[in-house]
Amino acid sequence: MSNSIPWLAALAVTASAREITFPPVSGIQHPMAGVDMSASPINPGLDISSAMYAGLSTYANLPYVHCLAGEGEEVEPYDIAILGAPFDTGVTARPGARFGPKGIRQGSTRISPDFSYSVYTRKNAFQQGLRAVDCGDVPLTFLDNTIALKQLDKAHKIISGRTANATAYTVPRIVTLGGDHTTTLSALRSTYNHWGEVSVIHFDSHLDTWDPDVLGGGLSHYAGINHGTFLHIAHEEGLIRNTSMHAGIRAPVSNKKYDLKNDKACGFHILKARDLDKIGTAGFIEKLKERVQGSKVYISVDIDVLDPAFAPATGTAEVGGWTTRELLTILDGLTGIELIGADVVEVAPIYDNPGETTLLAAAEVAHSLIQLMADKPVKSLKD
Ligand SMILES: [Mn+2]
Repeated sequence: MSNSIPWLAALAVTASAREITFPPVSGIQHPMAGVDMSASPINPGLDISSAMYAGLSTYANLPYVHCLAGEGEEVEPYDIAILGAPFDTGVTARPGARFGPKGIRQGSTRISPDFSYSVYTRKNAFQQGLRAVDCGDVPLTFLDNTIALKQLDKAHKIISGRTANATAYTVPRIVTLGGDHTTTLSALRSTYNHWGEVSVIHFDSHLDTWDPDVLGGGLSHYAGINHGTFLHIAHEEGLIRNTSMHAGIRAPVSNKKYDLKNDKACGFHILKARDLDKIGTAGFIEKLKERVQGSKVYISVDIDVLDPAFAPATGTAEVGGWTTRELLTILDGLTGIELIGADVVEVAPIYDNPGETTLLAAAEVAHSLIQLMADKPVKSLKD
C-alpha cells in the first residue's frame, strides 16, 4: 500500500505532459465532429480527430441528405448527388451487385472531403465550389424488375429535379453506385430530360448493346431489359447520340458480323482492351475526347473493364483487362468534358478478397468521376 502513492503521482505528471485534448462525443459522422483545428497554420479546418471509421457510412464521408424526401419537406441543396441503386436482377451471370452501393461506400472510407488533394491533378474535387452529398440508396423492390426500374426512374427524376446549390447551374448531377448495368438506363432517361441526347463513354469489357430480341426478349418483354441490352434500349428511346464510344471491350460476341454491325447502329465506336498496348492511355484520352467533342457526356464505368486481378468482385468477369492505374489515368485525363451524369456499376462485393481490392477501385473511380464534374459545371437546357 505504501508504494502506491508515489506511483499515482508519477502517472498524474505523465498524463498532464501529454496534453491530450478529447474531442466531443456528440458527432456521428466525419467531418461533423471533432477538435477545432482553425489555429493550424498549414491546414486550418483540417479535422483528423473525428469519426472517420465510426457511425453510418456515406460515400467518402460526405454529408447524408434525404434527397428523396416527400413533397413539401425541406431538402438541403446539392450540386452532385451520390445515389445507390441496389438492383441485380437484370444480370446474365453471377448476381450480387445489389450490395454494390454498400460495398463502394465501404471502399471509400479513407476518402475524406478535407483530405483529398490529388498529387496528380493537384485538386480537391470536394473544395471546388460544388456541394457533393450522399443521397443514400433508392428503395427498389427485389421481386419485380419492371417495378424496380420504374422506382429508379422516379428517384432520378426527383433527385435531378431539385434546384442545385450553385446558382448558375440549376440542375444537380448524379453519380450512381450500382447495381447491375441495367440501372444506367434510368440515369440516361433522366439526363435526357435536362440535357437532351448525350454521348456515352462506356468503359466495359462487354458491348451491352445487344438487341433485346437476341438477349432475353424472346422469352418475355420483361426479360429483354437487362444488363446486356440497356444501351440498345437507350438508343431506341433516342436518349444517346451516335457519337458514343466503348472503351476496354474484350468479351466474345455471338455472331461474327451482326453484333458489331448492330453496335455501330446504336451509335458506338469501339476501343478494345488491347488497343491500350498500342496507343497508351494518352491515345485513349485523345480518341475519347475527340469522339465526344461538342456534346454533353455521360460516363458509365462497368468495373469489369478492369482485369479480374484488380476487380474480382463482379458478375461477368473477363480476363485480359486493364489495371486500376490505367483506368484512373484515362478518367483523370478526360478533364474538361461536359460530364452531366456518371456511374460505376456491376460491383458485387461477395466475390471480393479480404483486402477489398474491387471496392477500393470502385470508390476511387467514383472519386475521379466527381472530379470531372467539379472541374466543369454544366448548364442544362433550361439554364
Ligand atoms: Mn456492362
